[in-house]
Amino acid sequence: MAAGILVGAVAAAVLSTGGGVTGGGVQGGVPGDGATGGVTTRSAADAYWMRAEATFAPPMALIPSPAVTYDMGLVPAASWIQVEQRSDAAGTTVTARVRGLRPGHAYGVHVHRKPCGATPDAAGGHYQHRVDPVRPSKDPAYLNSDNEVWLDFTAAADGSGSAWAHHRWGFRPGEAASVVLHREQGGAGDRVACFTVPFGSLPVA
Ligand SMILES: [Cu+2]
Repeated sequence: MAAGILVGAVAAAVLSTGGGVTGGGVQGGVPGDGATGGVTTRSAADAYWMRAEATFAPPMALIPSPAVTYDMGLVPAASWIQVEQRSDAAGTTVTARVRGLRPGHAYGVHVHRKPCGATPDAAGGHYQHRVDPVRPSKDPAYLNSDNEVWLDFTAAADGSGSAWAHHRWGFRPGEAASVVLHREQGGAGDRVACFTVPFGSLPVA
């Protein structure tokens, strides 16, 4: 089973005091038996929390997944990814966890600006806090892990891996939409997989 999409609000304001909880309802498919995918978000006046997970599938899979693999050698079908975001006044922490990848391989991973698509370039460039006026961005003054969200990791012997990054800034609304896995670390290189993720922003006061 690929991914069902479940967007739900938690009844109580978990993340903050005095904040209203927004959102809610079920969108898209209902999680099926044994489904491993899904999205949960919680937002309040001063915080946003999101967790999304899915199993990877090829772009043209019969059961489409928000997690797409373009290289079955490095990101096999049915391998798994989970991405979590927590944003509040202190900044934004993004965490990625994977299972089923190639043991020992060093993956480069970043937050990208657009959703995944049938081709690897669909996800657009990296999300940048200070936006490089030149695209594609190659200037190390902009292309770095302080100005972008990098989640590079090396898969362990069992194929699992994880990484997290914290920044003292948050995403601009609608400008962060996916996590892309690259063949190499260091900020560039072939894109081997992509996961469309509902990154969120803090409400504008
Ligand atoms: Cu990237």
